Amino acid sequence: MNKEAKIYIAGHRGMVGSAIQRRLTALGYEKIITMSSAELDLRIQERVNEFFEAERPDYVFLAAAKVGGILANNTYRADFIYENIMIQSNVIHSAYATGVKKLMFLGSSCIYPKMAPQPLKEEYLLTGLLEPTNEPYAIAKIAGIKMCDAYRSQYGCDFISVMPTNLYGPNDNYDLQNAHVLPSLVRKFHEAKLNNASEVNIWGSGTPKREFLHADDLADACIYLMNNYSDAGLINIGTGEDISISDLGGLIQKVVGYEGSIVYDSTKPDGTPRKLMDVSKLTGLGWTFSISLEKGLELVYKEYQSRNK
Ligand code: GFB
Repeated sequence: MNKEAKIYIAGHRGMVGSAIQRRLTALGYEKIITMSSAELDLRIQERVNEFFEAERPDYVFLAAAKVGGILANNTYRADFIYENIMIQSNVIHSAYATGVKKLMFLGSSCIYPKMAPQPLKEEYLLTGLLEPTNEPYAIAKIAGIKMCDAYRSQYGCDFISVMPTNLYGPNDNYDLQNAHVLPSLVRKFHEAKLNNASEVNIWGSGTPKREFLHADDLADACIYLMNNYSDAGLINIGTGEDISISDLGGLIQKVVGYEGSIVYDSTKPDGTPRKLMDVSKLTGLGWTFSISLEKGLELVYKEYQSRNK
């Protein structure tokens, strides 16, 4: 992307979209177009067509999506499949119809089969049954990958699909019911410390393992791939390292400085036992992450404290 390019970030208010916008600005890209969901409802095809006709961006980061943790995915199953399929289908089609040079579709590591061999290679897609708790979301994201590939084969569109691992960072969602595990635990330990609570409740058994990438690293990887990768299929973005939920809880407990005990709520789902990304395709292209989980946790806790005195 040259610095004069017109770049549209769909979903710029979210954790991923805002990180991409920060990184692009820091790199000197000035023509960045953003629209809030109040200004442009991406679920309505006609509105999206009008926007693309008027703005005609050269590049698109498709980071707009309905996202959430395991409970949100399992509760709002219809919303997760409907909203994500509508948003991505409208943006991908309008990008084709207005001759966008390149589009990046952001998926998720939950697209892989629940019991796929670890670490997850891109070719494991569609080789087994999905994790039930997030199947609607995963099906939507798989449809997005396949749509980008179909537009590449029929129309020659340079639409690429990237699959980030679990993410955390600035502008994350801290709602205790709907958020992902890392921000949820940061809030739980923080509030337990403030309120002198005797224990913190961690969902499930604590045995599942998860990989965590800071949103600023993800943004850097996305811009790197937009500039250095054009291919059908998908490419994993992650650290290649994972941690058990209970060890994550121990790390967060230390960062927060909480001295009470941890209890496990077995009425809550564990979800996928493990979803460690094989990032050799990405490292082969010359990119690796730079924010360690320990460093990242300190950064997000500092930000969380500043917003929740
Ligand atoms: O981030 P998370 O909610 O989703 O992590 P997934 C869920 C894991 O953390 C489960 C445990 O094993 C939970 O039992 N956990 C422990 C908690 N305490 C908590 C808590 O307080 N809140 C939450 N949320 N979890 C998501 C997919 O899967 O990964 C999405 O559902 C998306 O579609 C996202 O792909 C990246 O990592 O299991």
